Amino acid sequence: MSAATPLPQERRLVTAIPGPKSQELQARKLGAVAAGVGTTLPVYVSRANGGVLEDVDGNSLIDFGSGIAVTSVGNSAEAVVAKATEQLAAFTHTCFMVTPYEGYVEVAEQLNELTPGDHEKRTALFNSGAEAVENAVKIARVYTKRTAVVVFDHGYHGRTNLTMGLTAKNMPYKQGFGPFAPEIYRVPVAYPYRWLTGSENCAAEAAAQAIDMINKQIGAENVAAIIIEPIQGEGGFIEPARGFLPAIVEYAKANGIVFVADEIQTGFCRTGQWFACDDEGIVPDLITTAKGIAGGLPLAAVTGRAEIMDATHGGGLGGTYGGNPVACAGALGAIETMKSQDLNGKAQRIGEIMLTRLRALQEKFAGSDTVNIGEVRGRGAMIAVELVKPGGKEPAAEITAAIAKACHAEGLVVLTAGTYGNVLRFLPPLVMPEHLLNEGLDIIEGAFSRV
Ligand code: PLZ
Repeated sequence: MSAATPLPQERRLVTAIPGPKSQELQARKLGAVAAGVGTTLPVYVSRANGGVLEDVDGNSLIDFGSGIAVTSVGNSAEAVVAKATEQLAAFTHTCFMVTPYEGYVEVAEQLNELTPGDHEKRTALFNSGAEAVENAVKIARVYTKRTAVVVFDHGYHGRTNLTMGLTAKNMPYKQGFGPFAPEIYRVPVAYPYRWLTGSENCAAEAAAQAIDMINKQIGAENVAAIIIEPIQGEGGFIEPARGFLPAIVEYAKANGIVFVADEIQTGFCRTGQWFACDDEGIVPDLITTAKGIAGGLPLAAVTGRAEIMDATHGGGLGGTYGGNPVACAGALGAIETMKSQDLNGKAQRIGEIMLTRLRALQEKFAGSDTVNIGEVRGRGAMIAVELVKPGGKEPAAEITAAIAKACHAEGLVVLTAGTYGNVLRFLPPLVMPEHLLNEGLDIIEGAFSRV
């Protein structure tokens, strides 16, 4: 069966999870792969598409993770496979900086058109999200001739040295890996559920605090860039209270600071819009993208205002593989799929189903003496529940891990997130069939009941 042959869209468990072949492979992994590279669920995948992952033991699992928000168009999506295969057979690499090719230019054109704002834009392509964020910082520094970079509580931007510094959470991302790059400053974000004076005051107070800290501790005239995820991903799918992002954008604009939206996790239809910035009409100066852009092939981008993007001297940006031709072909296939299959509409529908059912689950466990769902949040196919101990908001990290584990055992891939490790997050492929979406939600409900 070729990779593009559709798999039966069903959950099928024929062994315990993980099965014997997966366990054998996991033993090999432990002897061969560096211990620092972790595994959420040691089920070894043999094929995947639509809403399922098939493993080496013949189990078929429902995928609520999309490889961390990557396979939004589905694994081995038809158009991605067709275009990437054709490109593989034509040529695999030239290095765009040496002898260029059309696919790179076409991806840049598409990104310039699809990202928020109708101003003149330029794009540069890279290999990973972290690399895109690093390059956004380089570009903003050259353009502004300033050095400071402002990031937010609960933010995540990658694992390279600079992006570790930009990332908020210590364990596991930063512990022992310092020293980190200088000129990085962290300010509060409008996290409505945990804002001490209540969610109504959150946007205005958080923006005022953030701006005051920038003015007093750094000096606006020293800030090159403010970088924020419009919905914080690894931080626990935190949607900044409405009004917060516009206030920060306005401040950046008034002070000549480059506003960078990190849409690496939120971009490309994930939230039911092309980009999460679209929701409040935010037009970032620069936007970083990766993950969902190319249906699973490694590709990332920085897109932004032409005058900022073009401020860097020739030869200042690049990398051997950045904008690899096969990855570009995959991206063109993925973008075509998003348009032709209305994946924004599909993500919205997923959001409606998930929010309705998870809010019912929240009600159901409101009186539980083991665990409460403190908040159900997110947009489109980027939905999460934050779990707390009954009677307050104390994070329930152990129960969150236990529920995730119970879902895994039933053949549902779910991920956790959050600064306190107490968030269950759901990122199904946008092509997830509705019956599997509902079956996955049944499993989550069952896991809550059992734990
Ligand atoms: N910015 C907003 O979500 C990657 C990290 C998984 P890379 N998130 C998944 C892990 O534990 O490593 C991410 C992101 C945002 C940047 C990145 C970094 O993207 O492609 O992983 O480098």
